[in-house]
Amino acid sequence: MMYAPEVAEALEAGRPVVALESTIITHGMPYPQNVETARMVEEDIRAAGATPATIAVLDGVLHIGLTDTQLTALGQATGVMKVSRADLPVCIARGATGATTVAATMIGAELAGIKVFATGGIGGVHRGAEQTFDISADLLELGETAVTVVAAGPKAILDIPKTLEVLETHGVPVIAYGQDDIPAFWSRASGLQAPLRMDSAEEIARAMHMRAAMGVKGGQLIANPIPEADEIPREVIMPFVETALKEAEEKSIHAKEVTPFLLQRIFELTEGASLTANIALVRNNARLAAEIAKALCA
Ligand code: PSU
Repeated sequence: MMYAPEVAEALEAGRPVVALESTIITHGMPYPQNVETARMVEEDIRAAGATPATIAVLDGVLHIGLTDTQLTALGQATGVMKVSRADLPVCIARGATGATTVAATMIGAELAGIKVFATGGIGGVHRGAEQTFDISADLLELGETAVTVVAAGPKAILDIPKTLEVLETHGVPVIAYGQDDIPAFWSRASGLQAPLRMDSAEEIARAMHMRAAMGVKGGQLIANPIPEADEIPREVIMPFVETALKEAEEKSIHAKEVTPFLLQRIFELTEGASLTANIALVRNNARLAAEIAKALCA
């Protein structure tokens, strides 16, 4: 494991640190917006008074925090592995380069002693999972690993009710931030009530402390709605989602390729609007994660 100097210093001093994933860079956004976004998100976290730690595997080494050169190289690299829980040890053992998903980033964060992690949207139960059994490892990781993940809800490409059911089964608190509805990534509302709601970073930090004090394993999912000015309402985005889902089925896109394929197609179908919203929501999540990390340290 290798720490970026600013991350090592912050952890040593007990200052707030926010973990960031790298699959969003390699498989979630096109170049150059992926690298620009990764940089902006890191800056947002610093501006809020915390230290960002982007996690990735570079040539078999698990990095906790990347230099700008490493980040830029990763954002342009081809053939990077998409690394979830199952792949992380394999990727490291092979000396390969891999971008960590929510699940693998949670593992890296916990190993490094980082308790808060910001991303765009978590993986979840895919539509048609009753046939395909396609359920993201992100959900099970949230039940295992003590990291609070700030996301804009499950991606709207997923089956949201089933995703909530699996999270409940695994004992994961799903906490909508500042509203009753569970947000749906590009849209603020999903039409479904979230199981829990909280309105401040302090309250979220207290719940984390309590979970740890009681020895209840697993993390928390904070579902933070995209800012109003940046959202794509559900009735606007969903027809594009349906088109992309149909194409994925026709092309027999499977397993790890499903999410990157859908995000790329929705980007094309919305003429870039989905990416603009995605960037805004990640930055919004990073700012909230920084507040939670600060409240945890206070
Ligand atoms: N958030 C985004 N874009 C992404 C992801 C999150 O805004 O691409 C990534 C995360 O790494 C998450 C993954 O773990 O999508 C989900 O992939 P899958 O559905 O294959 O589990």
